[in-house]
Parts: sequence; structure tokens; C-alpha cells
Amino acid sequence: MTHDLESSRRARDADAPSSESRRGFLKLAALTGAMVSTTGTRALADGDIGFFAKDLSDEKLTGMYRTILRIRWHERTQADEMLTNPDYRGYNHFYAGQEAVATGVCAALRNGGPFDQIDMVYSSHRPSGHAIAKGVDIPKMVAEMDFRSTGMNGGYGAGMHISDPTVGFIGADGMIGPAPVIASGSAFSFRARGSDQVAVVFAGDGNYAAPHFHSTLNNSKLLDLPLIYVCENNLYHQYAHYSYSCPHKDIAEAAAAYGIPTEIVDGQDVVQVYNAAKEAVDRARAGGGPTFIEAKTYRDYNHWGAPGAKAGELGAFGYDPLAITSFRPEREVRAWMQRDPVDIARKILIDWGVLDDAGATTIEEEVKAEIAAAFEWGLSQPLCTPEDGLKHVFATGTVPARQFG
Ligand SMILES: Cc1ncc(C[n+]2csc(CCOP(=O)(O)OP(=O)(O)O)c2C)c(N)n1
Ligand SMILES: [Mg+2]
Repeated sequence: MTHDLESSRRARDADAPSSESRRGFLKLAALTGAMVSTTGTRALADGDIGFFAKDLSDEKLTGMYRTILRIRWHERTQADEMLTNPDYRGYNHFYAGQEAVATGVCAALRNGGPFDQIDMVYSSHRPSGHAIAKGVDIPKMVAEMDFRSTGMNGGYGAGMHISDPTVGFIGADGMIGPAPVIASGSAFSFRARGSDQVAVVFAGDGNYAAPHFHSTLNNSKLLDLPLIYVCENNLYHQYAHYSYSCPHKDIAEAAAAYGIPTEIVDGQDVVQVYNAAKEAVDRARAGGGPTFIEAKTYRDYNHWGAPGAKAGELGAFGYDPLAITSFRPEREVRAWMQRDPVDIARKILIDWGVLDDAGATTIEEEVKAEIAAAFEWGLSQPLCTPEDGLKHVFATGTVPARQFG
């Protein structure tokens, strides 16, 4: 091996230009490098934050920061409702900690316009971040999650079945496994119709062990579908570390085996996520087929609801009584919370001169007020009634379900 490297180095040196022409060669190489970076076709050197996000307008970058904050304050407010309000019926698998993933990906998508032109997002059982980043009406989502009849889905969807096709948020999915297959079906239809739309699926590390993961990647590669598979590797599925069910350290290795371009990103850094997503979207729109993005991330709360959390504070610590296999060490949770996606986005925007500290704080205050108003409106909406229970189905009668009045 060493010998091979040595001989190839000698061969390369023999071909190298002389020192005078080498300077010219280096100048040319530098110029070419500059051209490559200004055309924005690839990220800069390893460890650099990449080109695409640097090219964004201040307005777009500020919008991404606002989206991260909206998700964060939605989650925190909902957790507080669950902890303090006995009349609150809603629940969620909280997305706090992972905000930069949904925000960075959706910022690279087409989210507005006619239904047959916008990009489609398929979500999971942890959907509120994806929904907000795709642009759903937040007050209506709040109402929906509390089973209100004027909610986004008439109170029928609640936490795990929200959807809003008008912005391309095709919806949450309570089952672990199928969403990537359904998303690849959308991607197939885009290709069949000759549309340049892109389908995105967000799925956790837990999806690796489902057969759908493998058939989706295989088929989307065979058919060159415009599909972006975003694997949110937050290290755990429910209470089990992903190493219990996956032999790879990077799940992206498994996607690479299907011949799919892969990108591993720091899921706490919205700029890194955006850069990877933009490259994937450009590839898909141009007919270049699927991309697999693995975002390394972490959730601040426990798997479901707010056990271990305190009202008014971010995060959940200590033993989750629902845990059956393992639990997350408190030091691990605190270490990840040191790399908070809100703080990272704020710092980048201030470093880049997009915002100053006061401007960033003003946005945060505006978002807190917006989310407070969303909850005030959502939780004042009429509840579903037993008569609503069997609407839109063939059966008649009422449903004496516990969530009614
Ligand atoms: C088919 C199926 N099996 C089991 C479950 C129960 N379940 C809900 S969430 C979850 C773990 C999901 O983990 P992951 O995909 O890593 O997503 P995360 O919760 O970390 O966001 C499981 C097993 C389910 N919803 N569907
Ligand atoms: Mg997980």
C-alpha cells in the first residue's frame, strides 16, 4: 500500500510543472477554485460551512432563524401546557433540539404555489417541527393537536396525523416504516408527470430496521426518483440506542450501498443542513435522482410527552418511567443541549452581520408573542363533539370517546 502511494507520488511529481510554470499552474488552480465557489456547485473545503447559505439574502436567513424559534417556542409552550393545564388534551413527540434539520431542509424547498408544483414533505410521529418549517398555519395546528373542531384537520388528526396539503405538508405518520415508501410513490408520480417537484421524507434512526428503508432506497435509485431521504439520527428510538438495531455508526453507509449520494451533516447547524439539502434538491430537480442526508442530532425532551421536564424549562432529565430498555444519561442530554440549534443559528447570523444582538432578541420576543397568541386562539376553539366522531365515514351514530367534551 505504502509502496503504491510512493510510486504514484513519484509519477505525479515527474508530471509536475517546473517551478516557474508551477506558479502559473497554482494561479490557474486558485482561479478555477474561485470560479467553482462562485458558481455554487459544491461546498467549500471540508469543515467549511459551504457556499449556498452564504449566498442567501439577509431576509431568507432571518426567516430561517424565525422558523427555528417558532418550532422551539411551539414545543416549549406545548410541553408547559401538558405539564400545567389539566384541561389540555393534546400531546406530542417533541421536536425541540432538532429544529435546524427541518428548517434547513424546508428552506431549500418550494413551499408555496399550485399543488402540482410545490415540493412534498412526508413526516413522522414527531411532526410539529416539519409542519412548521413547511409553513402550516400554526394556530390551526395548535387547535388540531388539542382535538378542536376548527383545527387544521377538523380535530380528526391530533398529534400524529396532522397534514396540510396546501403547503405540501402531506403529513405525519404514526407508523414507523412506511413513510419513505409513500414519499417515493410521490416522487415516482412527479417523474411520470414530467414535473420538477421533489419529495422529501423525514425519518428517524429507528426506520433503519424497517424493510421500507431498504426497499425505498433500492427502488428510488433504480428509478432515479426525485426523493430526498432525511434520516434524523437522534441516537435513540424510543428508549433504545440505535446501535441496538443498526450495525453502522453512520446510517448513511447503508444508503451508500444502494448507490445513492449521501451527505452526513451536523443537524444542530441549520446552515450545514441547508447546504446539503440545496445540493440534493438541485440534483433531484435536474433528474439526478435521490439523495440521502443523515443529520446527527438529538432531542431535548424524552421520547413522548413531557416526563422529566419542568414547566418553564427546556429539556427533560432523569429516568423516564416509560423507558423499558435504556435511558439517556443526563450528561449526554446536557452535552447536546450545549450545542443548541437556536444558539448556533443566532451566532452565525450575528457573525455574518445579518443581525445584531438586539435584532436577534427582538425576533425572539416577536416569536414568543406569536406562539402565545397561537395557543390562546387554538385552545379557545370549539371541541369536537360525539356527533363529529362518525362524520366522513359510512357508519352512523356517535362515538363516546374520552377526548370529547
Ligand atoms: C410499526 C411501528 N412499530 C413500533 C412503533 C412504536 N414507536 C413509536 S416511535 C418509535 C421509535 C422511533 O424512533 P426513531 O425512528 O429513531 O424516531 P425518533 O422517535 O427518535 O424521532 C417506535 C418504535 C410504531 N409507531 N410503529
Ligand atoms: Mg431516533
